[in-house]
Amino acid sequence: MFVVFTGTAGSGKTSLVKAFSDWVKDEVKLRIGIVNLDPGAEILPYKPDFDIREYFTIRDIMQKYGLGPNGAFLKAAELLGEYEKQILRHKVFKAFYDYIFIDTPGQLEMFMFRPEGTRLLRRLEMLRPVLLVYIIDGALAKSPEDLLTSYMLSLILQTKVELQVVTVVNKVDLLNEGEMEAVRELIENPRGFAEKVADKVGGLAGDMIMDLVEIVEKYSPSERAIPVSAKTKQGLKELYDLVHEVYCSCGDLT
Ligand SMILES: Nc1nc2c(ncn2[C@@H]2O[C@H](COP(=O)(O)OP(=O)(O)OP(=O)(O)O)[C@@H](O)[C@H]2O)c(=O)[nH]1
Ligand SMILES: [Mg+2]
Repeated sequence: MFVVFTGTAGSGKTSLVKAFSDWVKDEVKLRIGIVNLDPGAEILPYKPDFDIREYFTIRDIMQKYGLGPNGAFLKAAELLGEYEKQILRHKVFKAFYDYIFIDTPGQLEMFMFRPEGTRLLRRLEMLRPVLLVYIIDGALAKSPEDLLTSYMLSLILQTKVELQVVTVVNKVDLLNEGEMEAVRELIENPRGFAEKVADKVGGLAGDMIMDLVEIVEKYSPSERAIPVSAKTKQGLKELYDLVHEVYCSCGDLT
C-alpha cells in the first residue's frame, strides 16, 4: 500500500516519514520503501529509495526560470506531470515492499491542489491502494481557530482526492495540558469543538463556522484523529494499527 504523508508546511511530514518508517521496520519487521516527492527538500533525515530531486529541485527551477519559491513550486507541479511516466517506471513503485511511504511538499499547491498531483495519485492507485495521512501541526493547539481550520482542510482534501484519509495531530510533545485538552476535544467531539470556536469568533465568521460544522458532522471520518509525536514516537503504534486496518480492508496482500 502507498501511504502518502501530507499536511501544511512544517507540520512534520518528513520527520514522521522518518520516525514512522523506522518504527514499523523495528517493531513490526516490515519492508518499507520511501519516496521523496518534495523538490524543495534540502536535507532529508531518511534515505529515499526514489527522490524527485533526481529530476528537478526548487533551487534549480528558481535559477533556470528566474522564479521565486512559490512560482517555482507551480513550475514543479508542471514538471511532475511531464516526468510522471519516468517517475512511475522507477523500481520502488513495483518492488516488493509491504508499504511505500511518500513524503510530499508542504506547499499543498504543488501536489494536493494541482491536477498533476491528483493525477499521480490516480496512477498510484492503479498499482496499489493509496492511503493519505493528513498531518495537523499540533503547535496550532495554542489557537483553536487555526486547529479547526487545519482539521477542515483534511476534510476538504478528502472530498477532493476521494481517498481514505487518516488524520494525525503531530508534535503533541510540545503541548501543555490545556493545549492537549483542546486536541482531545477536537478529536473526540469535532462538532462541540467547532461550536465553541464559532461562539468565540462571533459575527459573520462565527455563522460561517456554524455552517461548516454541519459539513464537519456529516463528513467527519469515522476514525478519530490520532495524537502523535515524530520526536518522541508517541502514538506511532496507534497510527500503525489504523494504517494496518485500512491495509487489510483494502485486501492489499502484495
Ligand atoms: N517537537 C517536535 N517537533 C517536531 C515534530 N515533528 C517535526 N518537528 C519539527 O518541526 C519542524 C518541521 O518538521 P519537518 O519534518 O521538516 O516538517 P515538514 O512537514 O516535512 O516540512 P515541509 O516539508 O517544509 O513542509 C522541524 O524543526 C522538526 O524538527 C514533533 O513531533 N515534535
Ligand atoms: Mg518535508
